[in-house]
Amino acid sequence: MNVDAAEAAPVSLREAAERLGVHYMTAYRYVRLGHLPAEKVGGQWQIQLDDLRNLTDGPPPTEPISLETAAEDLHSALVSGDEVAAWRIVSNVDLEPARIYTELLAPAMVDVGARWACGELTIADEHQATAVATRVIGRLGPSFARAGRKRGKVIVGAPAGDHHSLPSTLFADLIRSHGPEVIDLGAATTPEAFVEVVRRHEARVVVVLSVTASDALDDAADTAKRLREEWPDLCVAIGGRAVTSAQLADELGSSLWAPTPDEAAAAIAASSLHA
Ligand code: B12
Repeated sequence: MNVDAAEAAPVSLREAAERLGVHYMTAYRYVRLGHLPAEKVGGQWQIQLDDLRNLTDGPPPTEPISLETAAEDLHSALVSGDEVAAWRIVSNVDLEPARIYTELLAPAMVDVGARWACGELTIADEHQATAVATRVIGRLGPSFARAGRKRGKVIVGAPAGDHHSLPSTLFADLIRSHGPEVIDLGAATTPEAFVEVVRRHEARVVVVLSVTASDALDDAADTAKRLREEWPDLCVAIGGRAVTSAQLADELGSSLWAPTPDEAAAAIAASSLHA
């Protein structure tokens, strides 16, 4: 490690990583966990050399764990209801929060669903896993918020017949990371509730309907229709695991479609600027 006491200007995260002799993502993990204070200036992390020095002088932060090990361990932690272990895994993997959602947490929950569907896990296991995942998301959530003035507003929720809230919560955070203010209404939201919240914001919003259960696709279409009766030009994005193609999204009345959650979140954030 080479931290020169004579220098005063802050350094970038990449340079901090080089000086610490660790991978860029490891340095980012130190920032995420608060081991290394950093400030975002013009979209770039800046680190004061004093803070770098304090990190190198203190006890070494824990070693990162690989994505493969993290995925296996997280699955066990979720199913056994071990929140402490789940948080330790999420904290020690070198991934940005968005990647933790899309490459670790969502696949672990999908696996829980697949193992429930084939009888390997019970409904009780699924509930336990959901509760732990919810608490992990609650702790990671604030790291998605962008500092500064919020640009655009997005209302997210699952339609009336859909009792899945985790997908909409994860997706809400992905959108949040692109800058807009996001209002998450969660699972089983009635068309009337969507209408009320859109009205509260004088329709200057984009509405996102997150559909996980295919039984709820009609409810999503009905909600979009109900909203457009009141606001014909409202941007309503309909997506999620149950919306399996661009054609289906279009048939349901979605204003937009993108092949991945990341691309969809970026497109929704961009649309919210013109709402
Ligand atoms: C946890 C869970 C539950 C929990 C939900 C708890 C909660 N608070 O969310 C409970 C126990 C309540 C539940 C209930 C049911 N469930 Co359930 N559940 C699951 C499970 C295991 C995980 C869901 C999850 O969190 N997935 C992880 C998320 C994060 O995944 P994701 O979809 O990849 O999310 C991303 C994208 O969808 C995207 N996204 C989200 N919203 C939007 C919106 C837009 C516009 C866009 C572009 C993108 C986007 O961004 C997300 C982040 O990357 C899934 C398994 C699975 N494959 O998902 C089954 C699953 C969804 N459930 C299923 C079923 C059948 C049910 C029940 C009917 C079971 C029953 N018989 O009672 C009920 C009721 C369903 C209903 N009508 O709502 C089936 C659905 C099958 C189908 N085709 O409809 C699944 C797939 C299980 C299975 N393998 O069969 N479930």
